[in-house]
Amino acid sequence: MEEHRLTKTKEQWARARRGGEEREVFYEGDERLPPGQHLVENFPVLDLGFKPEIPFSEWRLSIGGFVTTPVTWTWEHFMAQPQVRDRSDFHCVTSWSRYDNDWDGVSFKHLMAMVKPLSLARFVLFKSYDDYTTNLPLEACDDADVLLAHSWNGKPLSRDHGGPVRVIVPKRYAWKGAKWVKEITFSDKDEKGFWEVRGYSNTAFPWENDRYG
Ligand SMILES: Nc1nc2c(c(=O)[nH]1)N[C@H]1C(S)=C(S)[C@@H](COP(=O)(O)O)O[C@H]1N2
Ligand SMILES: [Mo]
Repeated sequence: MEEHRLTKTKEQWARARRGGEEREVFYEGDERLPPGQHLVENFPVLDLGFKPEIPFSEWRLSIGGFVTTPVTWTWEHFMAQPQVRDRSDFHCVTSWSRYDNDWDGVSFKHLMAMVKPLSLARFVLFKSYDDYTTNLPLEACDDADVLLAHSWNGKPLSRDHGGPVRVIVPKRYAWKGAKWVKEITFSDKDEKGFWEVRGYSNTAFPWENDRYG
C-alpha cells in the first residue's frame, strides 16, 4: 500500500516534538480533559487514507500466537459471544477528545478467557485489514473497558470508524485502538506497530501527555 502523504507529515512532526517542551503539562483544572486536549462534539475520522470494505460474510478475526486455544471467529461466531456495553471518553493524539462514547462488543477479558494466553505472553499486536498495526502490553488489554466494538452509540459501527469491528482502549490514545481489526497476536516480545515505529509513544498515556516516543 502506498504510504499516505499525511503519514510522512505526522512522522516528521513526531520526530520534531520528541522530548520537546510539548511534553509539559498545561493543566487547566479540568478533571476530565487530559493535558493538551480540546473537546469536540463531532467524531473526526483518522486513517491512512484507505478504508477497507469488508462484507460480513468475508469478515474473520483470528486470535493466536502465545495462546492455548487459537480461534478464528466469523461474524456469526463473534456476535454469539457475550456482549457488553461500555461508555468511555476518546482521546486522539492530534489533540481532540470526545466524551461519552457508548461502545457495544466483546470484551478483551472474554477473548482472553476463550484463547487462554500462555504465561509467556506479555504483549499483544493488533493487525488490521488496511495493514495498520499497533501494540500494547497485555496488562493494558486485560482491562474491563477494552472492547472489540461493533457498535457506537447504539448503531452499527460505520466503515469510516472501523466497522465491522474495531478495538477500543480508552485509557490510551486512540491510535492504540485498531480499526477494521483482523488479527490479534499474543507474544513474549513487544513488536512495535505502525505509529510506534514512526516516533509515537510506545505507551500512549493521555493523562501523562505521553505522545511521542
Ligand atoms: N486500522 C486502522 N486503525 C486505526 C488507524 C488507522 O489508520 N488504521 N488510525 C488510528 C488513529 S491514529 C486514530 S486517532 C483512531 C481514529 O479513530 P476514528 O477514525 O474512529 O476517529 O484510529 C486508530 N486506529
Ligand atoms: Mo491518531
